[in-house]
Amino acid sequence: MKSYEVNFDGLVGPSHNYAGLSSGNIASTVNVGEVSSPKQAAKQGLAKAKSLAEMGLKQGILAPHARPEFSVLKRVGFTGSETQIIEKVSKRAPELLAACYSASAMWTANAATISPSADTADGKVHITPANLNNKFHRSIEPNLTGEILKATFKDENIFSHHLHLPEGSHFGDEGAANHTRFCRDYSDPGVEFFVFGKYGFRSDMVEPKKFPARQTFEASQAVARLHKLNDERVVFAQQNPDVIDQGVFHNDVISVGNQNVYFYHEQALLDSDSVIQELNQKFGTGLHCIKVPTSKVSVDNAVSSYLFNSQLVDLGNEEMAIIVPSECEENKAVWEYLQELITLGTPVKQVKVYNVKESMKNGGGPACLRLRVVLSDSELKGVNPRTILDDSLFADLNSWVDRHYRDQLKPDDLRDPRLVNEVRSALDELTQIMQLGSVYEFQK
Ligand code: SUG
Repeated sequence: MKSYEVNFDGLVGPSHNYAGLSSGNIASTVNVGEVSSPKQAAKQGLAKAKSLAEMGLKQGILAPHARPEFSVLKRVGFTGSETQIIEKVSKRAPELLAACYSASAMWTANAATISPSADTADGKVHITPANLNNKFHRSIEPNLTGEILKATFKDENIFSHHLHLPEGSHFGDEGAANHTRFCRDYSDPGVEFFVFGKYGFRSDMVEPKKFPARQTFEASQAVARLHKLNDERVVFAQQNPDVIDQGVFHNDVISVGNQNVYFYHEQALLDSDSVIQELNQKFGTGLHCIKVPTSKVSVDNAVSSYLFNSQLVDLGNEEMAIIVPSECEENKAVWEYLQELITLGTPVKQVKVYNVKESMKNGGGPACLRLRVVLSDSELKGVNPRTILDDSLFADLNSWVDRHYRDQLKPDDLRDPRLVNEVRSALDELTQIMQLGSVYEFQK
């Protein structure tokens, strides 16, 4: 039976804004307070997804979260009508209003870790939402993410949905942004590669000094256990703490893999040589490990261009394209390297450039916007069909964005009580368009 990699891109929510919520993520810190365009952000994301679908790839969409997250505001003591709550939080804790309004669920690489049925002992597709506990605005995502994933991957005979890992920094889990799967054909058992930033329970081990490591070893191990993976086909590796301190807050900012290709910066991992050796040994022959030297692309250039936050996609005939953000074209060293990359004799033969600047200004490139799910033909039938992007869903979503989204939003605009109803009526209509049932009821 044929299997595919289906990329589920996050639909950018109507409250997309630049609130500077993510220390350690340089773009988020630098662009704080700038005027965003929720409409452009959503359209840029949809255009990328549509373009990949037109290349013959299977493409899904994950719905945004309802914002603001009133349940959190109430839980921390704000009372009254919704308008009164907005007024009080704006005055007393504007940073909390920004956190509860963040559209950060758009970066679905952080939604969950997913293991395909070919890798799991019970032959089910295993799904664990990420707890995202390192950043408050993201730590409020996992419950609703779990509901959206259940509304998307519906058939319980096919999909095994786990609860997110225990909250608290020991089990910090950022999902697929720190997870890669290597395989020959998508239907073959793969080697799952988990990269973590630090140990949660071991203070004697190295960790970054300046910025937080968001993913722990213990979290990566727990996900591998829950997903019933075979130890012989799993590799754990620690990220180089020095690059975390230079703005590499997730491993997908410094490396990306697909099928038989691993594309990585020479400074990405703590003990690169032995990790590459273990990957080769567990994969068997034919893994292309493409190491990018600092002399060609510095860590600074990797972080500012998001060269590695790219998607490697299968074009058939053992060829791949690398999907990069337009910032790569604007960076001389990176653009020169990309021209060289496609001549190296590896499967990577084409470079495709996309404008996702609205997301990039919050530190989210093409790879952050997508959650990869390997599914067979029959498993695809267990997915909610209105989450799979075809011409009709694209047209519906694009005009829905036109009707409901603001052209511009500043963090100060979050104080406007009218935004609450704008977001709510947008999401009410979205539940119809995407046939999501009552996912948003869950938040009340
Ligand atoms: O968690 N930015 C996100 C970006 C996530 C990128 N994802 C991957 N690399 N896979 C984060 O830091 C910024 C929000 C703000 O500042 O308004 C933010 O949450």
